[in-house]
Amino acid sequence: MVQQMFPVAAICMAFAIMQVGTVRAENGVRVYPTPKRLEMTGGVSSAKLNDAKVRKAKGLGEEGYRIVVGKETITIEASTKAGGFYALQTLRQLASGGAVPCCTVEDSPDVPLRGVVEGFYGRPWGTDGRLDLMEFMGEYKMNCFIYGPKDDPYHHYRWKEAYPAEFVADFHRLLDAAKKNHVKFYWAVHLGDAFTDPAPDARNAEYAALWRKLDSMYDIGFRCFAVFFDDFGNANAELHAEISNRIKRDFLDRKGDCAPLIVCPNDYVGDDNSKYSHIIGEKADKDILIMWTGMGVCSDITADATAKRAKALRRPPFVWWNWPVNDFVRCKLVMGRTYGVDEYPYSGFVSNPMENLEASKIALFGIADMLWNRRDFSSFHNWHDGIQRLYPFAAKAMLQFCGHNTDPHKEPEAMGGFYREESERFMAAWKSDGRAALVRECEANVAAAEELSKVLPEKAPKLWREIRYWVAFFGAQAREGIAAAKGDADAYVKAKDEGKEIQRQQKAYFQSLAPEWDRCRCMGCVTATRHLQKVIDDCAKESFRNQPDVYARYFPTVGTSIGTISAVAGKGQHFERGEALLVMDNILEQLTAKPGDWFGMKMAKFVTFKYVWLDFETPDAVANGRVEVSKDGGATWQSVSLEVDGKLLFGHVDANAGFNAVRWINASDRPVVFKIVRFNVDIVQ
Ligand code: LOG
Repeated sequence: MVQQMFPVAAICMAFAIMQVGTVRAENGVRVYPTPKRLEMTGGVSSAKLNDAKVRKAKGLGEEGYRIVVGKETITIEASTKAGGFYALQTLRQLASGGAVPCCTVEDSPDVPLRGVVEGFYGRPWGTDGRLDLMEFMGEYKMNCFIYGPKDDPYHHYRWKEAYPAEFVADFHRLLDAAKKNHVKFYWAVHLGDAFTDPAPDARNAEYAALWRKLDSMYDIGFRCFAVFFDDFGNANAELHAEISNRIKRDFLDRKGDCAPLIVCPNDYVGDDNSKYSHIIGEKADKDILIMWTGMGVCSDITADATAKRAKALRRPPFVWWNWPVNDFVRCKLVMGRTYGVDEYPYSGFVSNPMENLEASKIALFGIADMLWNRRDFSSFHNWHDGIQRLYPFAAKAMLQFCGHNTDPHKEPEAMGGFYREESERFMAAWKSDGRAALVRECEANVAAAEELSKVLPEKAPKLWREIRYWVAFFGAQAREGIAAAKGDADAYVKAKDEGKEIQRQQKAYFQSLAPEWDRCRCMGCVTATRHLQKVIDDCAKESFRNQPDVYARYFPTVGTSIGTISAVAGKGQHFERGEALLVMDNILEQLTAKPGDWFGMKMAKFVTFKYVWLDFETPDAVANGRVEVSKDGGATWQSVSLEVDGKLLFGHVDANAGFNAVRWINASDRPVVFKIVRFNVDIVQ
């Protein structure tokens, strides 16, 4: 027996105020995320959405639904309110072309918790961005949002303090919006180095602070909680299991109305070879969800690796997917297609996006579709349709721009193979047509940049604010490419200067928004770095080989013996070249250097340097390290005498000596824990 369950008018009103996008693909109506079964039965219904009858039916699952659109009636069946809500999202898309086509739909998601973790370093999204995201998530059937911006002090290093009143008011608005959109809104605490003192009094004091903070969040209205141990603190699996269990047993279970706990462990990378994972997997209560980022911090998520990690964790992992995040390369945008995730019964799956929320929506559109219905997910169609739906007024230009802005890694080979396809179509043409293809592509890029600058400010102002410098740079880069291909030195220098000026402006804008300590994390926007820029550089090198003034002659690289630096950062990833300096900065993770471990930079021919300074977060690393320089690209080394100023380390070297490599090395006999905030080298001009 089915019965009337939800007030249809109220739900209809909720979607009437949502924005309606373009949903028609070539061959008819296209619903996203792709329903498991959608069968067109012919013709259109005379019934309107408001006439839909909603009935409760057993057995359709937590979020499943069934829709029958007949000639005169629309019937929705669902077992829960969430199912009813999702049915209406589907109907809304079906109706976006006018009348509702007659059809039957049967649908339910693959992954139980699907969504987003605001878990990046950098400028948190803010309430308006998150409110907007809640609507987006509702529309595309994502149900899990985890609040954990690294740069919210009350989430992270000042977690013991209660949020100030203005945050509380914003959380109320967010929780309301989340509820309306059937999104579980998790608040995460990042415990970092807390709880490391094993003395019972110290431990009790930490727990007391934790209960106080969690209680204050519960009182605000949170019912979903997560605890993070990533990137900071000791890899003490026993301790982390104990804290997780106590949060579950002594807080969540006692409250009685909270969602299962989500934990991001300290070791969140790799397969079943991690001792930490085995311990936390064995000791943490079975209904605690444990996160994992894949075989690398940023990686494809294969079924094989997931199964291995599941074995260690004694439960299916909850994936924290570090895509399309760009906090380690804030000079880049990641706007390509979603791919690289195998089907697997994940307990949950969240994407960690860019600080550029609007620009992240192309990826989120893909992820929502992939997590709902993996079997019918088509990466290419999704990407094209997503861009068409989100930016119908500039779809062609957006496709052109996004196709060249996808890969967040400077040297993907060093990222354990994780890179994103970029400029693929161009590369195929380049292989067959050479310079003619470069000119054609760059002309298309110039046109796309012009079109986007014309249309986006008015039609998509939020997106425009985020990407305008990249769009401008994309245009300048394309002019640089045309000039390089044609061997026009004047035009090349002009375009280069134009690009530099745009980068300067972007950096200034970034810095105007960033707090003091965050300002060094940006060296100016870049585009199409994976292939197109390299092709342009090669062309320029060849075209101007008799004019050394035109083309810069040095190409530095980063070297290291520290696994985390090469795995996390990738060679060159945090590496930038300014006018007169080389900088390696802002490696976000805490690093451990064993005795003899080192990292440094090697210059290419002709480039030497005269001055070095380093900023580690802890003075300890400074005291235990040695800075060495080399004249032969790292074959032999000699020490530099240093001045120490707090956590800063300075060293002068003879500008005429011709040093072309520099490194820091752990010269002590014990491991050193540190962070690389900045490592600067002044180049001899
Ligand atoms: C951080 C994350 C950061 C991401 C990409 C996790 C679990 N934690 O390596 O906050 O956004 O890398 O830089 C991370 O991924 N650690």
